[in-house]
Amino acid sequence: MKIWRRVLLAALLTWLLLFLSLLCHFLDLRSESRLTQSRTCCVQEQTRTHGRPAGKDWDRMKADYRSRSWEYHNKQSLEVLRRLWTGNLTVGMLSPRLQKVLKVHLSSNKHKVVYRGQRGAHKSCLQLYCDLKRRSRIRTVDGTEEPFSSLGWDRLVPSQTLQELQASPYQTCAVVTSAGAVLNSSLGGEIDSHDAVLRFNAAPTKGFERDVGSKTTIRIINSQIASRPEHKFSSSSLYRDVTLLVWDPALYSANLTQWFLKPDFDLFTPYIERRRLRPKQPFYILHPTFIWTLWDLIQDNTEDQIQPNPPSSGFIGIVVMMSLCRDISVYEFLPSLRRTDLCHYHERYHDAACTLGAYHPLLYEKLLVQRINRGNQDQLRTRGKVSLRGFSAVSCGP
Ligand code: NCC
Repeated sequence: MKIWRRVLLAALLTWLLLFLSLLCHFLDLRSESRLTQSRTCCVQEQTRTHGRPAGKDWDRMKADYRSRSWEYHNKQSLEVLRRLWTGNLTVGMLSPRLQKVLKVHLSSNKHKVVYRGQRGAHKSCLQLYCDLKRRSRIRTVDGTEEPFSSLGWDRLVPSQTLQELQASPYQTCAVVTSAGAVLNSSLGGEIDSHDAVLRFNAAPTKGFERDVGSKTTIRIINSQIASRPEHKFSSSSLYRDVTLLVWDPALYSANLTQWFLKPDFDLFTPYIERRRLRPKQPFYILHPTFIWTLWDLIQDNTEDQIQPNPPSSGFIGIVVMMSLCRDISVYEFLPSLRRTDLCHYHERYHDAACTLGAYHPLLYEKLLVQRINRGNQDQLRTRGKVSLRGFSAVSCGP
């Protein structure tokens, strides 16, 4: 071969190698950016809700996200489901990724939880109901404590308490979680037949009426909804003509002044604004003590150490409705056979953590709710429906 041909071949090969390495680099960048955009898993749960874990933990979780196997989850998912329905699901059954995320949360203890109770009490179903009834009275910010009393919040908050809004408890209530599994359920009619319907955050009804119904009586939102511009809290119709409850995680032992000065997301400014613009709308801030009491209740009744982070809006909502209603149907909190990794019925991103927990102690919330479920297995399997008694219908003695 002539020299010039060899040179040409070498140049071509060099170009090819250069092109291939550039291509690899480009693809890698794309997968990295998908990682941060895809609203998925632990990464998403952590960043969106309450900031991300520090340095090394974050890198480890990112790496783990990239190497995790969906197949593992899929193969196990029916068994996971069966165990959840029967209350036999343990953390060891979850994917290695979810197990790791739990450990990361335990070690980072972002909310500085100092648990002083006794873990894992073995209570009967009735004892659990009575424990909940005794300890989880709804508490909202009422303007009587500092710093709110000095700021005149007694005149800002609604004059009636949440419980005073209706003369007697609702007879029947539906709690509709935002889980993707509610899609294709045709449960809309059944949900709307309840006297009151509770929904969460930005979960819409428009366009999903057949599966989720169209009635909304109460909406529970986390502080991100009130403070992040993309949720259009002040203008969106989602938050109008309903009773609104907002919550934000204070540090476990913080007093209200510390919380007011440093909330996780600023819920106070939009609260003040909305109360002034819509004084007739019942709008309440859940008291951090109420939120952490619920967390204590879950930990008290669980042998494992649970994530030291507040319960999910779903669990908070279930307990709120147990105070306001006689009978409660909860949809797709314990997943039905329609189980899916689709996080929300109204958004296209997939992540098993939305159902089984990463930041929130969701798995343990669900195991607790399973223990007080009065409905049967068939309702769980086909409708993802849990039936609960309201506190007014439970007698616990003096
Ligand atoms: O996802 P989210 O909750 O809005 O869902 C409401 C409640 O439904 C139950 N749920 C949801 C999805 C699913 N697959 N299974 C379920 O059981 C849960 O009980 C859940 O609480 C929240 O609790 O406030 C949460 O909010 C989102 C997010 O902030 C809002 O949707 C607004 O975008 C949180 N996600 C992130 O911040 C990333 C989520 O962790 C909890």
